[in-house]
Amino acid sequence: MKKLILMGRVAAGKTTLTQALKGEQLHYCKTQYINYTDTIIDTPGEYTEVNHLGAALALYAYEADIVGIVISANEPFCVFPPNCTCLVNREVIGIITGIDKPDANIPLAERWMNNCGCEKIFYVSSYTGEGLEEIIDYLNRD
Ligand SMILES: Nc1nc2c(ncn2[C@@H]2O[C@H](COP(=O)(O)OP(=O)(O)OP(=O)(O)O)[C@@H](O)[C@H]2O)c(=O)[nH]1
Ligand SMILES: [Mg+2]
Repeated sequence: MKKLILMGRVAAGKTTLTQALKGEQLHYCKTQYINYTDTIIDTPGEYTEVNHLGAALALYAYEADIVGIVISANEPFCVFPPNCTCLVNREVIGIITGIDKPDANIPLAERWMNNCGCEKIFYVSSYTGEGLEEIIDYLNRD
């Protein structure tokens, strides 16, 4: 299985997605530091939001096969700059989380992903399990 690093703002749903992909029971746990496991590297949202912490993301991206940009379907703004995918020397995928949320605006999140430069986008709900299989299949591909 390829190793995926998750990046995205605070409460984007990275840790919940990590738990769902691993088949664990979902429970809220604020990410305080980089959580490095065998297949997923989960990062604190502050590393994406705070400029001087972003260097840690660049370093840990080298440890991964795929970089996952995580945007929740109800986020009111995007923290990723346009065309940021070209700064990464790894494959980059977009993951729109929380598609089950009542205030989800999937077309808007999709536009932000396109603006980032993500060509492959996954649509998931860690709560209902929708879209998880597609990510797992993708990570298992050669
Ligand atoms: N409805 C719904 N809520 C979700 C989903 N994924 C996450 N949440 C909720 O969103 C909140 C934040 O989720 P986290 O997974 O902790 O977010 P995070 O990106 O890891 O946040 P940081 O660790 O602060 O960077 C929690 O209350 C989750 O229960 C989802 O797919 N659907
Ligand atoms: Mg987290």
